[in-house]
Amino acid sequence: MSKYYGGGIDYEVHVCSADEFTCKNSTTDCIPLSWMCDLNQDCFDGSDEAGCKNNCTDDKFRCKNGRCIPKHWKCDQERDCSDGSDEDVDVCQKITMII
Ligand SMILES: [Ca+2]
Ligand SMILES: [Ca+2]
Repeated sequence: MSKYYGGGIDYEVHVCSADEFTCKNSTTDCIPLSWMCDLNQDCFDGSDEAGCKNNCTDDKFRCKNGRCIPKHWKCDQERDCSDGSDEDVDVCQKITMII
């Protein structure tokens, strides 16, 4: 009966739960869905960012909720993302640091 628990190293059937994303490089690599398309590479192979439905080009900013807005809308003190992530203090601080 315990086919999958008997071997000790038999992890082939590990499945990420419904609210997790499965990284392409490894079927045992699961990250929360909210980490997808957050512009941070969480999978070793970056597949959590590569597989985004929204094709934000390099000149766009991707809101935390997935929406793409023109980059110059970021940190212009108007909330363009419905979640306000384009005006996020951390995001805007990072920008000024880079510049
Ligand atoms: Ca990510
Ligand atoms: Ca804005």
